[in-house]
Amino acid sequence: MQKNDSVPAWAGALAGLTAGALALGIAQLVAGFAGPATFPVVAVGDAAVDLTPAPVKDFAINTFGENDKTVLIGGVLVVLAGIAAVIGVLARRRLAYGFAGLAVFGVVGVVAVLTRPGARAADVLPTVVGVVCGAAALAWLIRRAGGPSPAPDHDTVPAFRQGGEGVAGRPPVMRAGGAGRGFDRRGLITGVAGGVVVAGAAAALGRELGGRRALDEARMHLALPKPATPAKPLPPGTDFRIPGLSPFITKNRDFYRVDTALVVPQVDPRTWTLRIHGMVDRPVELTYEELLRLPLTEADITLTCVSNEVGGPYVGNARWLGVRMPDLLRRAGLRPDADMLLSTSSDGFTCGTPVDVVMDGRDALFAIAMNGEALPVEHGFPVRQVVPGLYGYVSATKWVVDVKVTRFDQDEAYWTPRGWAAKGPIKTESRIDVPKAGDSLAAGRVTIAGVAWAQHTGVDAVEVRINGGEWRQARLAAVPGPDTWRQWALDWDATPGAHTIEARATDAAGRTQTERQAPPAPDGASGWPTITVQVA
Ligand SMILES: Nc1nc2c(c(=O)[nH]1)N[C@H]1C(S)=C(S)[C@@H](COP(=O)(O)O)O[C@H]1N2
Ligand SMILES: [Mo]
Repeated sequence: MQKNDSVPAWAGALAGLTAGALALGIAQLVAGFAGPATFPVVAVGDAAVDLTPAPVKDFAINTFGENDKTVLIGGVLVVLAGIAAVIGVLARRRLAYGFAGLAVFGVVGVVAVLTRPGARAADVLPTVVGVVCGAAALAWLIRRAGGPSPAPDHDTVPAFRQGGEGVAGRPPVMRAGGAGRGFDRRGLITGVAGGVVVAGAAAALGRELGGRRALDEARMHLALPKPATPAKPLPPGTDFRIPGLSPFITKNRDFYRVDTALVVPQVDPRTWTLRIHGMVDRPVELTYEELLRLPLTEADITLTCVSNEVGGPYVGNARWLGVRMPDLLRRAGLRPDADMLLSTSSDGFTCGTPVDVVMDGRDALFAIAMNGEALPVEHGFPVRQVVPGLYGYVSATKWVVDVKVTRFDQDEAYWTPRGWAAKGPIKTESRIDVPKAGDSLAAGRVTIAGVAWAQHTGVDAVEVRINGGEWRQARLAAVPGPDTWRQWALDWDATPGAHTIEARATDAAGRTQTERQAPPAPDGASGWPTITVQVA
């Protein structure tokens, strides 16, 4: 057998380590779909725990305490790294040795995965796909380094390589299938760098997917406590059920979503805590479990985004379940000169909410559920704020973890320096849902319908006019209280031609929404919703 000592041992070890990292990264990526117990490192760690005699386990728990799992996984990784380096050193002599080593690696992983309780045959996929990718990476890296290729075998068929290097007039350089090409340090290092990047990206993506899966599992198995204060029963007639009209309750999957997060924060409810501090007598910190044991209030509340244009989609109504914010704030003891609650989410976003609004008796909530299920991850799982009457950007912190009691003249929330008003009461607004702008309609009876909102004041009237004519009163659907939107409808005998339809709401304080058009910035859009339709 021809030796190929031109690739030094350290280079082989590096190639082996990179191939191993890639195998694990890919395995983690696949395990992101298949479940955490199918990641071979975890399976091997779990198996090791099972096989460890009790006294050794006790020693580990006593010595490492809560970190025992981390130490164990770290131990498995160190051993794996050692094996991967040896595999690489062997592969530089003959790739088959490297492949054999990887296969052993894979068999141990497969056995560990399959012996986990409840394992299924498909659970071996992360290990198998990982090992196959690792083998491919190993072969590629060794070849780049100038070592043996799998085929043609390194000590048989000589091959001619023609190309850029072959200088005209001279015979092309003769090479024997990789062997004796000499060590290509540059080739190896760039290959290793590429491998490390791919391994890291795959592992990160796998963790992200896996975390998402675990959270979904936690959400599904969460038993929501019964509210101490249930929502007011919906009066009959909250929903006209007109096709195209927003239903009274917005389904979670249809609920608009606005946040600054590039990736949705994944907050583990087991480690989540909420801290209330700042201008308080007794700072409070509580866990998710503690929060769930407090009396819960259920309430129907319509959320609105300040970025919503007149007629826009960023408004939705849901039934929320949560702990009333004043309950916890009173426990902390607010100082009388505090006027702002600066809440922070796990991803660093902040809202500045006026203290007087939160404390005035309305259903301001640390919400844990939305329409009968644990908050969807996108909507703030495990806990978010909901405050009727305030735009989301000053009140509705999702993934909330911290509330600092402070003053508007001392602190600033996320959107304030970006050109939005520090305080954001929701403007009374209405929206025409049907017909749609630009629709072509048949002459005759047409129902014009939409929603209107004036949270925590309530909508008392909606009027509609056609082509600038007389305002006509729309009929109003029932509402459980002042904190939700209200459906409205008006039947219209449409005549042929182009028609402009306008609407305006009047709230329970007697304020009719202003005709004055304002853009969303800095404190919310205003103006009458207006559409044009063609009637034939
Ligand atoms: N953590 C966090 N919470 C947030 C935001 C955000 O960007 N990050 N956006 C706010 C804004 S502007 C609005 S309108 C509401 C939207 O809530 P939703 O996505 O559940 O509809 O969340 C608020 N809470
Ligand atoms: Mo918003």
